[in-house]
Amino acid sequence: TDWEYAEAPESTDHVSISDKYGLFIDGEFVEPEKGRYFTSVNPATEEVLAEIAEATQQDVNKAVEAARKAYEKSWSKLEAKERGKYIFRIARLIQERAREFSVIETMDGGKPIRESRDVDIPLAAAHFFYYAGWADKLEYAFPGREVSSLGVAGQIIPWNFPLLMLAWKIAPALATGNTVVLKPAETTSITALKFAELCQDAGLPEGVVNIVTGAGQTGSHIVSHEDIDKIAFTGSTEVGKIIMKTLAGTDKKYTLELGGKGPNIIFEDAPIEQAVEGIINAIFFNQGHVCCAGSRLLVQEGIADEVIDKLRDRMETLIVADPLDKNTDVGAINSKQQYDKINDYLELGVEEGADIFQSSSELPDKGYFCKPTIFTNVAQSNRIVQDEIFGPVLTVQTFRTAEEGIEKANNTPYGLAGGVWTDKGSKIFKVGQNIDNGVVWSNTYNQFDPTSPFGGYKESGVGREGGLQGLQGYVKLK
Ligand code: TXE
Repeated sequence: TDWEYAEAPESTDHVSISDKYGLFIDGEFVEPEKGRYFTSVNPATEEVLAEIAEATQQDVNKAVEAARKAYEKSWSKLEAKERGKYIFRIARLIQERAREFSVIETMDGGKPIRESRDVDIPLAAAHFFYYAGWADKLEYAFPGREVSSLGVAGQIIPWNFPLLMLAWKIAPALATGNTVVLKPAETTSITALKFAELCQDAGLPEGVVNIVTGAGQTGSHIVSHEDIDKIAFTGSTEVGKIIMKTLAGTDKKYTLELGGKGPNIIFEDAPIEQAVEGIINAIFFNQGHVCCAGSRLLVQEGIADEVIDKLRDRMETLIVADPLDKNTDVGAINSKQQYDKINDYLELGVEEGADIFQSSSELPDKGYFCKPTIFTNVAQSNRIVQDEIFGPVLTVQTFRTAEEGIEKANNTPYGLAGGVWTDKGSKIFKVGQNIDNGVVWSNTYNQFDPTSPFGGYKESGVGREGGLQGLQGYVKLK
């Protein structure tokens, strides 16, 4: 990363989390209509962090009304250059509060502080900077076309990169002149609510950003709302399909970022040590709660034993511990529900006949922690190979020829991201072009940048976010 950040904090003294959060509608925090709240829990300690409002249909209606009013009265009327200045100010404020955002992200979501400090928060700021720059240059993004905004965007995000997913959604929407109603995931709402405070501090006109909290039911109220022009969703393929069905009878636009089962393909001529680090990063970054995770290792037969041995040795050095500790490599699983899901898959893998290896790391007494795990001796049809587990669990398969590697890589319903490791540039292009994924990394993994569009083929989604293409989901072109 290019950004400079303070040392990772070990104390949480400078962090302020309210006991209770209302909904952020029309520029202020309000009580939910029915007065219902749920709790947000620190998955590393199982302690309650805050009470979060549950938005009903009526609350969503209010938020959409506020967004519509703001769209018509202020935001769409503002000069593009002025909109850009607000977005720029938001980016600066995220940078200024990076330390607090990092700690809260780690407490609420379980990810290692090193990752929230070095990846999530700086990238969130970078997204706002990047799209701030586009606000007054849309005619260059779409030369020769008349560009207009859509209106109100309904945005639903997951729990794996809470503030970063918010940035991916809100930054391009605001830059193109839309207003938003955003729902964070129920287990990780706090940084979105802190972001609402930041919008107040940035002087953003009321109603331009509205944050409604709640579970899937609240999300479905957003999806089916008649006065919303566009739905942007990141989450499971299962819910993505429900959303597509709901939207089929409407004229709403939509973009969907869904699940993945990323192939990470290692050829015999790859730099082995570097590839092993890449494999570790691809699957254990953020506990494997990553839609583009390299969760399927495909290794060429001649080096398979060596790679697996090295991988096991490296897994033994991973520290699974308190996410607030700077030395931690693998933090807590985001929720009890996800923890149970991962453990069910571990049992299923053994039942399916695979060989399991787990690092011998001691796990903390409290909280939801999982040992880094690999399954060898798996078959392509096994569910552990086909399904997105979304945890620190890797399957290992071998291949002989590039064709066989490509065939295996493409043999799942997903097509989000993957990696190719080889010393030969020509092989990178040949294999990369034949993998049915929206993103292919070569000799690296999990590299993100606001300038690069991100999105999937097949059941991994519809549309692209990030980069120039990310603007497309929020504009009408004539
Ligand atoms: O996802 P959901 P969950 C995958 C991953 C994970 C599994 C389940 O495999 O194990 O999904 O996670 C909102 N209408 N991914 O259950 O339910 C929900 O409140 C509208 C991969 O948490 O898809 C949350 O805000 N919205 C993924 C968001 O959708 C609904 C990231 C995502 O939650 C809704 C997350 C409905 N009917 C999970 N139901 C990725 N690709 O990054 C739920 N929501």
